[in-house]
Amino acid sequence: MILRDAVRVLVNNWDGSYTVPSRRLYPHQWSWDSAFIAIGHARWSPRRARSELLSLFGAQWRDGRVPHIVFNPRVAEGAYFPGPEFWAARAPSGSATSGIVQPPVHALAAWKTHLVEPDPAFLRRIYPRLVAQQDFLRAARRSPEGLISIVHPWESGMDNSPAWDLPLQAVETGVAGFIRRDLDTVSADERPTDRDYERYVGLARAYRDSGYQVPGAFQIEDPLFNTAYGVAESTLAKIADVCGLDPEPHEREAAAITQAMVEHLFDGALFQARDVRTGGLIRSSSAAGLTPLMLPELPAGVADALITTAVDRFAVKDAVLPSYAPDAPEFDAARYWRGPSWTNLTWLVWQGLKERRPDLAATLADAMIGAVSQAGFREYFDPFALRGHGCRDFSWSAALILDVVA
Ligand code: 9WN
Repeated sequence: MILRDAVRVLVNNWDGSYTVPSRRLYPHQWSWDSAFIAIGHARWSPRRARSELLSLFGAQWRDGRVPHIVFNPRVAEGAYFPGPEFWAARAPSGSATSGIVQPPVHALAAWKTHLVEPDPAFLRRIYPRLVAQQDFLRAARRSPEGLISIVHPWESGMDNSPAWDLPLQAVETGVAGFIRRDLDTVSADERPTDRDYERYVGLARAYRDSGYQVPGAFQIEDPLFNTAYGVAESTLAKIADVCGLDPEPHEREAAAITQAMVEHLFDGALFQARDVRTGGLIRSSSAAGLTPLMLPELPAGVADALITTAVDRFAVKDAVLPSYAPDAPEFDAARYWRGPSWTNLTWLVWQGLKERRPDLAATLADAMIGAVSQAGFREYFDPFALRGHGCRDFSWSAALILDVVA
């Protein structure tokens, strides 16, 4: 039943070559959504999984960046804010896009698709594009510490995480002249605030006006983004191997980023974000700090400390994973990335636990299935009451359930 319903969500959200995250709230193609969605498609239609990824990379920029939104020209300008007129950017393919990026989880999605239905020709086609995506991050976003930065909260994928409260204080508010469309669909107390949006818009405008070259007042090394980058390198090593290419440079890069993360972002219990402008760690209780469990070469002692934190502070043994530790004062069970459980974040931590702690991974899988069985394929969930929040029929909630039960 749950599997049939999950496929129904994906079929209804399919737009011919890719899947919208949600018909009303997000009516275009989103970058990291497409990766998670491909992982789900692979379980019932690997052809759609390949199409999902190839259509996204069809809008890759000449510098290698994969934009976080590829706009559907048939959808009205006002349907989503900020739309194509705001971003004023075009890929070489002619598609209108945004100019920022999201965590690079796409190599992992391509590999998982290949594992379900081996297709070396697909891997050969997508490999150079995945490499270019990583090249962009190295060229444009690497700090002297060897870590990759994001320049907008939207790039983290966890837009209003409390981890961004402090760095966002340095960003001007008072930006006016825009109309939010998200509040047409979702109640205001489940979304970022207007003050958050003023800053998001101001930061995006400044980056746009520099030709998407010069970072503004927000420059952060995020543990989830760097984990995705590192996992991409170790996955590219496997893909290179299948393509008859040298995996070694990727293995070296994966080891280097893991080491830099442990050295600069680990606080002894959790990975933290670091503010590149001040050089200081941003101490928060975000579940993004657990995702380095996915890094294959994470030292065992560090992994053990993360697992202790997951159990003690994120209730991984008895609840679905919250996006923010419930014992922290900023925790809010209903507001977007400030506490609710998200299927993709849970899935990432589940991946990281599968080999290290199969017992805890199984508990998380059951919790993910329990949440959607009770509330449907909602965008996010109250981690304790399992009440659904945000939009309905959300694509990655459906897609990742298909992967978890496979
Ligand atoms: C801005 C599409 C995206 C996800 C993000 C999530 C949300 C957009 C928004 O929706 O962000 O990119 O309009 O709020 O935070 O992770 O990719 O599902």
